[in-house]
Amino acid sequence: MAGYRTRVDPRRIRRLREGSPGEGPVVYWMSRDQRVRDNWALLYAQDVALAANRPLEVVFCLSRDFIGAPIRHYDFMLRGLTETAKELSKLNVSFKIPLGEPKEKLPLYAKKRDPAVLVTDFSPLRHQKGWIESVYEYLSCPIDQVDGHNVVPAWETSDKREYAARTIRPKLHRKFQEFLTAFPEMKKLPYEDRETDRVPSTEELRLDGSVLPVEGEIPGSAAGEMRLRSFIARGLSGYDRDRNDPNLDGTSRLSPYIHFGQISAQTVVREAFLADLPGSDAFVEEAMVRRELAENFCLYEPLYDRYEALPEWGRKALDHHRSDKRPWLYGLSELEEAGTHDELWNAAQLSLRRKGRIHGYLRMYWGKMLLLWSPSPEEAFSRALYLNDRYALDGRDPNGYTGVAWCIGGLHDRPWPKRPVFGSVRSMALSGCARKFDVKRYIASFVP
Ligand code: FO1
Repeated sequence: MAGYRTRVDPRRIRRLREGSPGEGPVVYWMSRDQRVRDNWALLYAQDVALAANRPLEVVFCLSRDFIGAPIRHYDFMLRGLTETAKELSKLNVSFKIPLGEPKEKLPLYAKKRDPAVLVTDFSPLRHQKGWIESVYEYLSCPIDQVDGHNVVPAWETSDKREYAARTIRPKLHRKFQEFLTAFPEMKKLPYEDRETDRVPSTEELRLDGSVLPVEGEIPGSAAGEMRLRSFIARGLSGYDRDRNDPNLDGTSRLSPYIHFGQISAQTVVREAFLADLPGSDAFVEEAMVRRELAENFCLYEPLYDRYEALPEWGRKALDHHRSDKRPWLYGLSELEEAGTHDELWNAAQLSLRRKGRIHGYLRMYWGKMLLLWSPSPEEAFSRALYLNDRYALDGRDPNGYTGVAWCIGGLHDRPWPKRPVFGSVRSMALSGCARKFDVKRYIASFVP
């Protein structure tokens, strides 16, 4: 089926496996990009289906326990998928939701459907790679992967692990305008006999109920697009100035929508870029350069969520200061309960627990203090990952893994003047926060 006319830039598509078309529909296995609008993988699958005169079927394999995700994350995801299911149905596209471990369910499903072509999302994380590989032996059709998550496809940006923002930035800036095109519309397909599975509720799935959904947070593509529009109208022009003050609502708060693919990062970057406001450059730096640097790290570093992935200079520095006296030492539950001596840190932790996010600037302080107050740097690393994945709506994302490695071990950073415990890894202090923003006011906003 290679060589079909498609509206998708061929550089976004990579053939994972050659094969001969099966008798069934074109199947798009959706995983990371859970939206209908502005989705290159879905557009490509539709083009192939139209060209081959086959129906299109979207499948989402729903696992009950994706890297320990509690009900908070499933609630956000499933409500978004409900909207996606409705939109697919309007386009006469079937939507199937097999329940269970993707490694077991996907091969069974795929074998039954005998796809003409299997199209899937790109993710640099190992889970999705493992899932795809599990279907290889059960299918003989071609398998194509489309990077619809990044502005510049991750494999086009670079073929190696980049050192820092300064090394990836010119590569992205050279290419991004070629890829920052408008999205074509999805077409309505000429098949009426579509089948749409009902998206199960969180209750039916019997999920881990220890971290509840965030109140007032509305998931889904429509809500994400509305947030983008209101950020561009009200927040973007002051973004460069306001984003470092946690007392202001100066960030876009789009990252959960991007994580679950309810909005496309390309749409976000394109709208901000075309708005051409004073904050546009600073926002493109965050939403494209920093985010795609994180994708690059996870794509080329197989141990992206392990301490061993930290740069050697960072690990050496931390090792050298391993026996330095810690000013405070806390257990994980004291940290989790926001029970430290530091009211600012507690407020950041409460924000994570209640709102599912920490303001970008405070996230750094939060992570740096975990290093300072944990018995070892390895422990600090695993605590930061655990707390982020458990509470943050954008946890389990390349951004999170990279952020933790930056905070704890200097990934993508450079050595700084030495300090106790941190060595040459960049340190932060409460006094620095107090110079940047009104710390008391921030703390007061978390006291009931
Ligand atoms: N993707 C899926 O394909 N199936 C799931 O059941 C699923 C659950 C899930 C829960 C929390 C979360 O943060 C993400 C989740 N995802 C799920 C999406 C997943 O993050 C992406 O597919 C990854 O890129 C996989 O490596």
